[in-house]
Amino acid sequence: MSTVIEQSHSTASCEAAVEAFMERVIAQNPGEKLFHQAVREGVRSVMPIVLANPIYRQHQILERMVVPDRVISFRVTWVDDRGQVQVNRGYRVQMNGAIGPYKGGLRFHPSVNVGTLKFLAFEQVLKNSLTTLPMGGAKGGSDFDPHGKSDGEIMRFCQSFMNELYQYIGPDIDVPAGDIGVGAREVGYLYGQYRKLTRRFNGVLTGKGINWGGSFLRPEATGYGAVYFAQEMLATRDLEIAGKVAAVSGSGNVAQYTAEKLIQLGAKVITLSDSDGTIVDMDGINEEKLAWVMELKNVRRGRIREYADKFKGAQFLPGKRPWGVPCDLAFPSATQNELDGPDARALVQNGCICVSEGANMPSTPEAIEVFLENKILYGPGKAANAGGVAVSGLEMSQNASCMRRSREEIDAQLRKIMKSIHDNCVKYGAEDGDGGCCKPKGFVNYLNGANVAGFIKVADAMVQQGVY
Ligand code: NDP
Ligand code: 2IT
Repeated sequence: MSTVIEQSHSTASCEAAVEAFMERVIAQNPGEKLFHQAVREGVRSVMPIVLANPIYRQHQILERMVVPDRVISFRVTWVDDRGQVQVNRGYRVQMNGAIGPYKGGLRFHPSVNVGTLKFLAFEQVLKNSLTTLPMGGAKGGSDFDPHGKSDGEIMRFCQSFMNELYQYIGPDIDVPAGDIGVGAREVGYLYGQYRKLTRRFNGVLTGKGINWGGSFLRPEATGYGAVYFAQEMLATRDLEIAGKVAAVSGSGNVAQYTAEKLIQLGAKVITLSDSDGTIVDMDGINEEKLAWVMELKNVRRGRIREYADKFKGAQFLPGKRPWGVPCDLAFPSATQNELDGPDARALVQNGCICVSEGANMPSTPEAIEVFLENKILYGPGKAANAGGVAVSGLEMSQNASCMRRSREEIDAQLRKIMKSIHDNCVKYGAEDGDGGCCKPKGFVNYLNGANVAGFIKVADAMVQQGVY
């Protein structure tokens, strides 16, 4: 009885501390709703640790972690194919460098603003800490919309973007990579301009081409990693991927390689999507159909609705997301807040047992509550999608040592890292307290586990490095 009272008292004081903390964060970062959402989610998990460890309070660790080390903001001017001058905003948010050089992707999407990038950079700090590799957290990008632009326009934009960014990055300073709207083509143009400006060939970007410093498996790493993470979660309940029906959202880099690995492991992938809607193929998207999607998306840069014209059994649901389609496994792999409370309830009611987030913060707070209440396997993005940045970290170390590992070696390392992230989430997120065991008896709150494990490493590094 007394334990229960003590616990509920401490839960209440934790909640009060979170609310007081969030009040300040909201006042200091007005209007940045995605940043507030990401911070609240992280702080709710770590507040018990902060309250129990005076050293973190004494060093104001949480207060420091929500203020970026620096935010760089600049104008990007370029000329479109009609000869008209265009102006965009460019940014780099260097959030926290306590455990390594700043690391994180660049996003080109019209919705990008400082608040979006602060949310992504905050997530990246905890995610990079989880990977076991020495990387700080950053994110950057622009409100530039690559949709419908010619290769020449993309190239001129990337060159102008790099004309500013190059001053702030370097292989031991800050190492950008891809994210939404930034893939192999954009990284190529960015790298070319960096070389032109600096006369240096080094590992300043990851996701580079395989013949000029790129790592095997970087394109595949986020999607493959999200599936490996799901495999680990399923194994705690003696379940496996083979024979399961999977819903995947998005049809970009992460979605494509999530689907590829799921197919290889014997799952039936029945959906893909983009911002226009969802395709449902109850026969399953097999390897040939996926190869067609990759050509459609990566070469012709078309829309996913064309899938339903090409493959007659398939249906296109305009304006819809995949979550109403019955499935065992869900892989949200498009964007933030793409899966809300009603979507989560539909998934659970239809028998979904596992959600592994390829995207960053794709589930709303209400959706997460539904997953946790129903005790399904829920792998938050900062754990489940960390395979991408982990292989970026391996690309950095290959560049630094002027060598290249084989595809098989990188795949083995990726699997090992995803298992270690999983086991760390279990260690800090197992609700029955049997932390340290990767096959827990009780429910694992992977969200708490990921936030706490990621936080402790960064917090301790900050304490050890003093008040800087
Ligand atoms: P891509 O640009 O390759 O693909 C993005 C996909 O998501 C497209 O299908 C796009 O459709 C869709 N999408 C984007 N915005 C929206 C929106 N507002 N509503 C609906 N659909 C949308 O990006 P990635 O695959 O690289 O990134 C997907 C997610 O994974 C992002 O959350 C990213 O932060 C995260 N991530 C990416 C990593 C990587 O290595 N690339 C690593 C870890 C996480 P449309 O063409 O219609 O815009
Ligand atoms: O969100 C992410 O982890 C990424 N976009 C990948 C970052 C990276 O540096 O590889």
